[in-house]
Amino acid sequence: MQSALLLLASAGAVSAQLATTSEPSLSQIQQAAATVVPSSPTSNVGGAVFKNFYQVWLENIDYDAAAGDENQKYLASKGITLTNYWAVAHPSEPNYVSAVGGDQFAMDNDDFIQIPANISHVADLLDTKGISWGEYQENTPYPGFQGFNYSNQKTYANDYVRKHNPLIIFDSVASNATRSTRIKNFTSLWDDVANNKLPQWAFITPNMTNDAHDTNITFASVWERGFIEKLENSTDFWNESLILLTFDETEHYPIGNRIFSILLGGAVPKELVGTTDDTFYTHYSTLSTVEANWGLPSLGRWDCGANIFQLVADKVGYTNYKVDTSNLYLNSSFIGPLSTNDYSNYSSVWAAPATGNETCAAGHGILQAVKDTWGKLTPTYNYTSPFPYDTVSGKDIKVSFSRNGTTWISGVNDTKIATTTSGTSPSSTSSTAAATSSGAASVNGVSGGLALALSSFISFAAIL
Ligand SMILES: *[C@@H]1O[C@H](CO)[C@@H](O)[C@H](O)[C@H]1NC(C)=O
Ligand SMILES: *[C@@H]1O[C@H](CO)[C@@H](O)[C@H](O)[C@H]1NC(C)=O
Ligand SMILES: *[C@@H]1O[C@H](CO)[C@@H](O)[C@H](O)[C@H]1NC(C)=O
Ligand SMILES: *[C@@H]1O[C@H](CO)[C@@H](O)[C@H](O)[C@H]1NC(C)=O
Ligand SMILES: *[C@@H]1O[C@H](CO)[C@@H](O)[C@H](O)[C@H]1NC(C)=O
Ligand SMILES: *[C@@H]1O[C@H](CO)[C@@H](O)[C@H](O)[C@H]1NC(C)=O
Ligand SMILES: *[C@@H]1O[C@H](CO)[C@@H](O)[C@H](O)[C@H]1NC(C)=O
Ligand SMILES: *[C@@H]1O[C@H](CO)[C@@H](O)[C@H](O)[C@H]1NC(C)=O
Ligand SMILES: *[C@@H]1O[C@H](CO)[C@@H](O)[C@H](O)[C@H]1NC(C)=O
Ligand SMILES: *[C@@H]1O[C@H](CO)[C@@H](O)[C@H](O)[C@H]1NC(C)=O
Ligand SMILES: *[C@@H]1O[C@H](CO)[C@@H](O)[C@H](O)[C@H]1NC(C)=O
Ligand SMILES: CC(=O)N[C@H]1CO[C@H](CO)[C@@H](O)[C@@H]1O
Repeated sequence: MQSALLLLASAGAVSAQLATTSEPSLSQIQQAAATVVPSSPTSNVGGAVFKNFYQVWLENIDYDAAAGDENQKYLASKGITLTNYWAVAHPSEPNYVSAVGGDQFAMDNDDFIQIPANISHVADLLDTKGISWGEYQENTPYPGFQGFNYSNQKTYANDYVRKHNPLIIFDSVASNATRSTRIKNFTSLWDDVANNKLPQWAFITPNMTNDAHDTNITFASVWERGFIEKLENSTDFWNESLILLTFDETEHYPIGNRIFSILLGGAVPKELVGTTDDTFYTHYSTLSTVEANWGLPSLGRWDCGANIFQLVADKVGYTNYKVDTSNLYLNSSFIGPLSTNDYSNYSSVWAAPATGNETCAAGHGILQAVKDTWGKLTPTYNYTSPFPYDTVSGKDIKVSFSRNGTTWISGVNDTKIATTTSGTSPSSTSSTAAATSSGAASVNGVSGGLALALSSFISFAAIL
């Protein structure tokens, strides 16, 4: 581990032999923390609608539970409520990764994952125009920390977890100290605010207490409102920014994965404050929106066809898809190299992105590095669709797998999947999944009776 520590300590150094340990020792962490210097590059690149894009993610809350919280309502009153914004998978990690990588990469777990350097992500896109980027991960012990977690050292309560830190999961960030040292904790956030050193793009992850993971929507919303109110007076953070407040996924897995989301910040026009927007969005929309705003190319993955936040789409003249969300779940992953479930057709092959001159990124095409690396391969999926559709069947790309006796599904308008009830335990959950699917109830949230029936899921969902 010594070499890894030295490497992390010298900004700019690059090596393929970086620490891959999931649990560095406390003394290794302390050594690195004593030497690794945070980096805060800045830039000032104008965009169609906003100059900065910041997103704050909370954890594991169903749409209705968040929409009913008084502090969420307060925050919503200050901006635009996105009523049709969807997470893309379960559990946490594939959602975080999708928001920077444009794909879940078939991840169906929260494991210690390292995505190879030939897979591009949002930082590669931003770098094409020198747009500064970074992450603020509360309680990460030092910039670019790669361990699996860093807990409260007095109580050992969860604090920082790698699964909520999307860019560190990509080797081309983790193994490049110039990049990894932009992944900092909240101490650095307040320093950067005070010193006008905020990046133009930032992903913000509160600790496991503040983000509702180990607490609840009431606690997390009090925290979030306080956090936003502290930043509202920072011209740098607020005035020309689009700020997304969202959740990684719903708490309950068998229901549609729609999550309560809000757009705030000085980039929201006055006339839109207090309004709702029911355009269909997913975590991939955070990429397509950033691409359209700054005229960046696409990753050629699910960011390609993803709907663009309407206030940006209107400005750049892009027409969003209308998506029928009847029976939509988006509650499981695909099949591929990061799958750990017992798929009969497991594949270790990384999906090939689109590389042709497609309409991706509102017409800005595909990142050159993606074309160079993947251009000889046929795209694995039809990435120009607004969300996973199989080009052959015309249906959603779906998987069905069994875990703990429950069949997990991802489907839209697919009666075969909708009526799937296999598994033995817990039997109430699989029959509930089937019941949800038989109607078009998923967009409208969970009904009272269903919510009750689903409550047996809480403990299962909460571990993830
Ligand atoms: C934040 O990171 C800095 C190093 O940049 C470290 O000194 C500090 O202890 C960390 N703070 C917290 C609360 O984790
Ligand atoms: C990571 O989490 C484990 C399990 O809670 C804990 O024992 C360990 O101390 C944590 N590691 C660090 C560096 O905080
Ligand atoms: C989470 O962050 C808050 C500050 O935002 C801090 O007071 C708390 O100790 C952190 N960790 C835990 C486990 O609560
Ligand atoms: C490391 O990251 C910096 C900043 O993105 C980039 O300029 C440099 O080319 C990267 N180095 C390597 C070897 O990829
Ligand atoms: C929410 O979480 C906080 C912090 O853990 C706790 O004090 C409070 O009792 C919880 N509220 C509910 C309704 O569970
Ligand atoms: C922000 O500014 C408003 C108006 O000047 C003021 O009422 C509020 O207390 C300030 N908030 C913080 C956290 O400083
Ligand atoms: C930032 O916006 C606030 C109102 O939200 C305004 O009072 C302030 O003057 C603005 N700052 C700058 C530098 O424009
Ligand atoms: C995309 O279009 C450009 C300009 O017309 C062309 O040079 C390039 O070869 C095209 N790339 C692909 C992959 O079709
Ligand atoms: C990308 O990298 C992975 C891991 O090194 C490798 O297996 C794969 O063949 C590479 N794909 C391409 C298209 O270069
Ligand atoms: C790909 O998806 C788009 C949008 O849903 C659709 O218009 C197009 O026909 C699809 N292409 C194929 C080959 O299925
Ligand atoms: C879903 O079903 C509805 C009603 O049965 C139908 O109108 C719609 O075209 C279907 N959508 C898709 C994407 O198959
Ligand atoms: C009863 C049962 O099969 N429990 C399993 C549920 O899944 C977790 C995590 O995948 C396993 O650890 C349990 O053994």
